[in-house]
Amino acid sequence: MKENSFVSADEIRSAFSAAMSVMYREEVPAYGTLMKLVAKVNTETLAADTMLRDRLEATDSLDRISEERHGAIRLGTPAELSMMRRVFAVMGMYPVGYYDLSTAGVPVHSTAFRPVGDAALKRNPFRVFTSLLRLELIADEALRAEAEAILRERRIFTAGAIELTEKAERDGGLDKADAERFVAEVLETFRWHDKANVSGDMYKRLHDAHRLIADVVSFKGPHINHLTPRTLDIDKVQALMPECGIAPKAVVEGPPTRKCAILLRQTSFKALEEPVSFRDGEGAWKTGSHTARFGEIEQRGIALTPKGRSLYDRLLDGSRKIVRPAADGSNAKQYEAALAQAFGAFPDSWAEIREAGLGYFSYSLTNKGRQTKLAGRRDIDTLIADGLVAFDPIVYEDFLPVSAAGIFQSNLGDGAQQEFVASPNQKRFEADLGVAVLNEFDHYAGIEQASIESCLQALSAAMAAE
Ligand code: OOG
Ligand code: NI
Repeated sequence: MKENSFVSADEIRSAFSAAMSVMYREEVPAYGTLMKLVAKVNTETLAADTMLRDRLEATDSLDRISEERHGAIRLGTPAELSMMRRVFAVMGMYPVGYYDLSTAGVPVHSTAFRPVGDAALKRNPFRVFTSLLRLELIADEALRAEAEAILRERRIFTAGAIELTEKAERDGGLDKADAERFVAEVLETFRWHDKANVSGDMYKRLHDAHRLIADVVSFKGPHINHLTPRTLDIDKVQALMPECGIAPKAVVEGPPTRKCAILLRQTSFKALEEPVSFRDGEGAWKTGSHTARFGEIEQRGIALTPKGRSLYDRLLDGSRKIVRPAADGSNAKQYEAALAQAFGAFPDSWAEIREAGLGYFSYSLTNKGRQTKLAGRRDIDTLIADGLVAFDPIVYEDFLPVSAAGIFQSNLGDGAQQEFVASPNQKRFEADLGVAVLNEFDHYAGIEQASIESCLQALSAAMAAE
């Protein structure tokens, strides 16, 4: 049967993530250096923390970590965004969440394309933070119209990528040969082009309006602007980066260092200044430079419930009222101290986090649980108290708007701060995307609930089998 010869979406996504990593290592050598450093720190962390290692192994999450990464792109038009959604769907990646970056002075709004569901995430959790430029936030109407005209002309997908996406949609999948071709064709969209689409003058006008506009409009495609490996100890990597010749941004974004990692902590190194050529009349080129691509690392902790998330937001906000991290790093120490103090109010043991309903957990049977048979259903708290069920944090798979703003800003340069009126427009984003974004909380709750059900079922199945 035809369907039997289809390659799974998970497999295509893994192949794509691997191909992207190879391409980016060639394009940005510092990314390769960072990958090596992260691998070393992860190995050391696992060797020193056998408990962490055991739990990752028990929850079938150890293998994914060394292969884990996210990337980011910035698109120019609604048509590009909706086609990108169809391309990612072939790889089992769906838009989760809505992020408004206008509050941070960046004229984009975004979503994260990522796998959903426990099995797909365990196979390969590759995600792409995908932003859409909002030219309507730019005051200069003439420039806006010119930028729109330039974007309208460009084609960011190869004919092969479009054809294979349509084929996958029509047939319900791709066979091995098509899947390989699909990965190669789609990779082209993310490639760096050192020949700009515009003249030096146009680039300068776009750049003067906002650096990000120049980055999106001036080039043939949405070059991948960073690829981020996951580390198990971000403080250690941050401290070791200078030794490897990489200068990290001043502060780590997100929550402070804790025993129980929550949500997401991220740090990046500054964008590289790269030589590019601008159009200079018929067939002629003029050299210049552009800064776009950078490196980033992240440490992922537990996914928080709406209650946990609002506590997180409140504490982060509170600490920023005391000290706001300066772009030049001059108050990094004070900021870290204020952050650590504010987060004293967030419980720091898995049991307390669970009892307070602040985080999502995955439940599984203990050895004792596997040998136990029960008549009737018990609630999960009783099963835990009786030592039959264990709980592990569910990893946060998404992003954080304040952190994303910090990452964007550290790469836009200190002089690029610009104020926009906060103008989230999720409806417009979803209309451009072609579907509604998925709600991250529903997905974590679903994974948690499924793990509870499978424990309860196994305990009663054990009884039935007797
Ligand atoms: C995306 C910045 C946000 C993250 O990890 O929060 C981001 C961009 O610069 O395009 O990647
Ligand atoms: Ni990122």
